[in-house]
Amino acid sequence: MSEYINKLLARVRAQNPSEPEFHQAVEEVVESLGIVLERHPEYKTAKILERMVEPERMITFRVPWMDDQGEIQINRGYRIEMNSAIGPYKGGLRFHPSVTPGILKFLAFEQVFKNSLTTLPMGGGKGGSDFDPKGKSDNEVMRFCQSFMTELFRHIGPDTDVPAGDIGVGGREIGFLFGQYKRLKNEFTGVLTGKGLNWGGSLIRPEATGYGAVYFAQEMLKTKGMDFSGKLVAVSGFGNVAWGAVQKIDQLGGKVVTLSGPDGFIHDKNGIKGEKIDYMLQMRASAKDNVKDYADKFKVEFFPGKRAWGVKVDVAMPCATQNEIFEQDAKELVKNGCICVCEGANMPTTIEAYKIFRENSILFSPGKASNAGGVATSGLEMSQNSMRLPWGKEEVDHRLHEIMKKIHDTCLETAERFGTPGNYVAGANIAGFLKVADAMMDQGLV
Ligand code: NDP
Ligand code: 2IT
Repeated sequence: MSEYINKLLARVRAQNPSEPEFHQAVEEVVESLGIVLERHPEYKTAKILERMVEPERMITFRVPWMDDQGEIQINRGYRIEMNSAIGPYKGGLRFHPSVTPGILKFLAFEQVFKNSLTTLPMGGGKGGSDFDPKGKSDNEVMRFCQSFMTELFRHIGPDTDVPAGDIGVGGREIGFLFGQYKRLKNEFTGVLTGKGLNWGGSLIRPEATGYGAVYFAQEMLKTKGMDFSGKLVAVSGFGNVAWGAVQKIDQLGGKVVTLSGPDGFIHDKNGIKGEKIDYMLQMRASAKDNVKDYADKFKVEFFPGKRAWGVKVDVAMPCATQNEIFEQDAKELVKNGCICVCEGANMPTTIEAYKIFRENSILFSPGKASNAGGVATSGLEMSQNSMRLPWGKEEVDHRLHEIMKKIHDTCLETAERFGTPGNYVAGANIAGFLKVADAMMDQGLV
């Protein structure tokens, strides 16, 4: 890495102490950009990268709410408005006890590059709270969401910042948040995506991230003359993204044999299909956060406290959370003959694990490219809201599929153009960067 990049990283670490995930996300991106800065010194002079690692705005707020026992609870709410060079801030809300400013900054930073890759006009942002939805009643979740929106509403808008779901935020939460926004603003607009179908939501949005990731993996396999038919696949998580991915892999003739949760992983040798896929929704809705329930119901093996990456598979799709494939897991996957790792989650692979995949020429796609189908379909939801005209299922799915193919091809073409053929990580980082950097150059010192 050049002296310039090393200095930049040292500054990011010093200015953002105790935020290792943010450092990791920045390091992974800027590692790819040395060659771009060599060819385009004007980005250095304009300090584009130095500006990109600094959020345009960070909002922190108090979220007081009352639980079912009448006790007052206080959580912290956040919205990181990272970059608006190519469109309104766009990105999900995460409700999870592990949420900190550093986690949200890493996610918002990733989102800037991801949204740039979608071909749609969306800037990058992320938000959320350390609220733990586990074990909460519907009424508690509603009261929390109403309180959260009572502050957030003044910072967002359909042309300013458009939040959506992420871990712990699905259709139910988006409904409560939207209801409160509408009450406060007296406006029915597309201020959130992931809405219900009969009040402005888009068909295919719930499935989009998982479907999109599988469409991306399909393109990766195609480069080696292969497809999903007959392939064994390990999926981690059992949430929204995992659910969409499992459905699409099953439709394409692949066999998903694992799911995981905070409690461990299950190994279903017969494949996860039919009612088993529907059961994933029930497990999520139960707010118990146990994947063991699947093992009990369908009489398959459960491995408490373990990750799924030791199972022999052809394709691995991490769909749970950040940093869930470590160096040792990567070695196991390679040893067992895995040919493709396609990230459904955001930054699930550590830098050390990624090096193992790269050294072994495994097909590897970073989340900012392969999970972009979720936010891309959010972009399609925004278009439908602006037109006040909903599209049919086939139309949205077709557009999603085309966008994923385009992102795939852009990654490969860009990697080739910048001297690292086949490197999806470099391709995604460089292509995502160039569009945003050029927009920033055009817009002057902002
Ligand atoms: P869900 O809340 O539906 O599911 C998340 C899953 O990951 C759950 O099984 C959850 O269990 C597990 N998980 C979350 N955090 C941890 C943790 N710290 N340790 C262990 N397990 C954990 O979320 P999504 O499916 O929406 O999101 C999954 C991933 O995909 C995330 O990385 C998200 O950022 C990313 N993503 C989501 C998109 C979307 O549209 N929803 C779009 C693009 C990316 P638990 O609740 O106990 O933590
Ligand atoms: O990480 C992500 O891309 C998301 N959680 C989806 C964001 C969105 O605005 O749909």
